[in-house]
Amino acid sequence: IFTYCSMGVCLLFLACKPAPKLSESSLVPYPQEMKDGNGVFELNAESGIHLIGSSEQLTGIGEYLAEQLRPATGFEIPVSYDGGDIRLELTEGENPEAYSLVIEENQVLINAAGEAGLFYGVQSLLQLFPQEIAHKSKQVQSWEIPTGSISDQPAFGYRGAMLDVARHFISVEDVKHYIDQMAVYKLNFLHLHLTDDQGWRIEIKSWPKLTEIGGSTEVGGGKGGFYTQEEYKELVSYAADRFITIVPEVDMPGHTNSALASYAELNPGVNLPNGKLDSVNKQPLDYQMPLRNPQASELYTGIEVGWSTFAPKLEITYAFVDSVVREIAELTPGPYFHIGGDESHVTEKEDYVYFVERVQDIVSKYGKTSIGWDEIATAKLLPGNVAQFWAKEENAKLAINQGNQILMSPATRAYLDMQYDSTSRIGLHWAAYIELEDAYSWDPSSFSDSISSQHILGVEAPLWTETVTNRGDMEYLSFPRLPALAEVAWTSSDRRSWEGFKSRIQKHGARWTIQGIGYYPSPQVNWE
Ligand code: TNX
Repeated sequence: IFTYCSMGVCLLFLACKPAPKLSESSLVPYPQEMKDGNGVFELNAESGIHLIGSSEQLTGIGEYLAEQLRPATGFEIPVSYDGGDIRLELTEGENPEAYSLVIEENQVLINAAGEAGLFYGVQSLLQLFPQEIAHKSKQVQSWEIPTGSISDQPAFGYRGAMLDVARHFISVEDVKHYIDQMAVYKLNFLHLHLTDDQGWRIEIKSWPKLTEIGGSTEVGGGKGGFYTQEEYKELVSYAADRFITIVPEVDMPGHTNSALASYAELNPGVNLPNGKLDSVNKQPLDYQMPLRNPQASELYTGIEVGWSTFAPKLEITYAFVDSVVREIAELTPGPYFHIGGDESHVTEKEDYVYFVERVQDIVSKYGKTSIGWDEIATAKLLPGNVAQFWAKEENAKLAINQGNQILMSPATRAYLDMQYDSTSRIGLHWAAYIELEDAYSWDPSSFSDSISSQHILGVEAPLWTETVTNRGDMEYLSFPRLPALAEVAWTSSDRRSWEGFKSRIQKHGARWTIQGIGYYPSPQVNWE
């Protein structure tokens, strides 16, 4: 009801708003196909979610949707197999990530061949509601969405984000909060950078000092922290409920000071016969130790890179890696184990190659596929292993020439720890300043002449945390760039445009404000 006043006459009339159009909604990532209807569907107190199909996960998806809708609407939104005007249906089809969403005046129907697809359909549906749906308390208003239909599927199967929980430890609660937002943008892999020079963040029962000592500090000298195996499992399952797979990373042979500070015996020591250690190392450990008299290194809280290394010639190194990979692989249902491999500037080239090849074998023995930073392609990669391109195109080329795939994380576009511009309050800028348009306006398949679409597994946006100390910092660097990169990974390049993204993402700012997410209000967008 609007009050209209003119020349002293007040008229009261029912506002006759034009129905909103589906094609004018602010979906991010932008869907592959959309058709407008000319009416609205209104969620009401009688609305409910109707599950159709047989899958244990179906109830979880229905409940997830209901939980997003209940607080702001105050409606009951029952979830059942008996009926309801929002139908979630598992059907036949090829791609488990594809979905169709059909909105009619009296019902909403989401169809997908897989549970992941249904979940993505649910995310699209949620984005169509007025932004007030994000409130945690009841709002008195109507909950209309435009009729029409969407048919959608991702361009890339791996759509990832990375959190560096080593430079600054990130609590379980903050990781879950990040996972919640990843889910909104249809990201499906969370890479956890669990170890680095400054900290070891995952409990390894057979090497307990890794966390006791190696987990005890962080950049700047704070108290650090680590995940117990139980907490890590909790993250794995929290993510899985949102169709996100955890990729654990143990970075090696460089970036390993926290382990070297925890166990003296991982350090080479001083008495090593020059370069020819094999006969020494074949002796039992208690023989080796006095021979080489190794000392634990000091804990490190600075941000230099490239100065630490495991000892690739020592057998104990591989006994250690074997235990670490075995314990983490047992807790990780996903297919990948990330072995790091970046910036091993003080490892001899031939030792580096030998190390990477042996570690790949260990990972594969425990049933996982290795991912490594692009440098690993200087070694012989096992079939199926993945090189994560961040800096050197020639390394990506080496991987492609071996028949391996590339995960695209070019530092100049995808690095969330880069500053937006020189005034950004945190962040680094060694690779570039990355404003929102830079994060958005690139195409993985044409980024480099040597990397074309059939070589690309997907896209990942890493958040390194040298300058990130809390949730607010994570949000400032990740929003709005993480959603931009999610669209780069989901939406085929012919459907994307900076102008379109710019106008759609603006609406998300209002939602983030309601949710208390402290995003960077890029001057490139009119946030209103
Ligand atoms: C380079 S990217 C690194 C990290 C740093 C990052 C900071 C990569 C594989 N290695 O160790 O945290 O730069 O931007």
